[in-house]
Amino acid sequence: MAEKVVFHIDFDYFYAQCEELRNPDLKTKPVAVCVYSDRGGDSGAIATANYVARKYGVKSGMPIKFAKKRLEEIPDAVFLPTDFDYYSDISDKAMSIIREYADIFEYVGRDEAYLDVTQRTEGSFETAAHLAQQLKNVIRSSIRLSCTIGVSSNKLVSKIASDFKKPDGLTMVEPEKIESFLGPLPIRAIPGIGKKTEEKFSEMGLETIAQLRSLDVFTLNSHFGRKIGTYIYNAARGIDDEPVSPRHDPIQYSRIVTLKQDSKDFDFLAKDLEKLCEDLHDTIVKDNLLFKSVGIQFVQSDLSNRTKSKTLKNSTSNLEELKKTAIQLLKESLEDQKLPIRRLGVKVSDLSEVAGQVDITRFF
Ligand code: DGT
Ligand code: CA
Ligand code: CA
Repeated sequence: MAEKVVFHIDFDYFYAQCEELRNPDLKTKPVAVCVYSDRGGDSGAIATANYVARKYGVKSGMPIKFAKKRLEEIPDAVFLPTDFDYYSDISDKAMSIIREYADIFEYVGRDEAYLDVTQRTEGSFETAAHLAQQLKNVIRSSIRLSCTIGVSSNKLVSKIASDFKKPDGLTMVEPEKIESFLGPLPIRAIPGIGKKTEEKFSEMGLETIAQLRSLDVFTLNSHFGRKIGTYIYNAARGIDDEPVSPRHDPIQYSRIVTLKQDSKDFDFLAKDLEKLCEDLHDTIVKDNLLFKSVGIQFVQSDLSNRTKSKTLKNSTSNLEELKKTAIQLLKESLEDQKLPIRRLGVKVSDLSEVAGQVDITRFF
């Protein structure tokens, strides 16, 4: 069987890089993005930090207080709260570009995706290297975002490769180089192996993936159970046959905007809602989809959410039907709407593909 060609793409220091995008002055300063807990003050954790802050030892998951201590002497260090809506907007834009580069696109999260590019590269790793570089360039020039790509013949090795050289990296591991690439890496480089498992191996005198290969599958199974034991055994050898499976960002099939002013005026809202429907409809048509449910969403002035949806008689891709249903939902919702609305959204669900009978609701 011919080798597959798989990319794993991961955006660099994602939340912090998004903050730099809208405020380029931050680029030279240590930046930490914080998830403040509701206990107030500096309680909470660091979501991520830019590479300047990482030089001072600031990292994801660390208590905000610790990070502040590390950056105590640095007067221009910046601590920012998270703004997930904004990060999602940037992610959506980047992902919609990335999808165009894949035969099969698998969305993993806001800053991560797998691409099967076997067909379009005709299985050539040389072509794949060019394609990966081109993809990096396009994301850089159109969104100004830097990312790292790992290229290999399977998801596991590509994921490890994308973690190998960061930020702004591109690491390609050809099939014949998999064993030598993985060998010197710490066991921790295997996805899913955390601190605890690493310590367990360390106690057995095993630090690198090459050393890990000295354990046979039976020994691993007896320590970790059959499923995880077999996974570790195969991972140490770069073996993984999980296919890249089509998965879209569910957010692709919704649109939301922040209104110019908070409002509960039907005419004002209806205008924006129609525009959202048109924009969403473009994506639906492009992806060859039919929808059977339509929903609208309000983020109210106190930031609470309100949603209302309706299931149609038949699946459709008709723009007028989408608009008509959304407008009707808007009308009904406004009848008892108390708070002004700050953000307005529309989404479609119960999706199916136009051509085949394939039901893709399983992606959600
Ligand atoms: P890197 O290493 O350049 O890929 O840096 P990031 O920040 O992109 O790290 P990654 O890919 O592991 O995570 C993507 C985003 O997920 C990150 O920007 C913030 C969030 N995140 C990661 N780890 C944590 C954590 O421990 N706590 C919280 N709250 N968020 C996290
Ligand atoms: Ca990342
Ligand atoms: Ca990631």
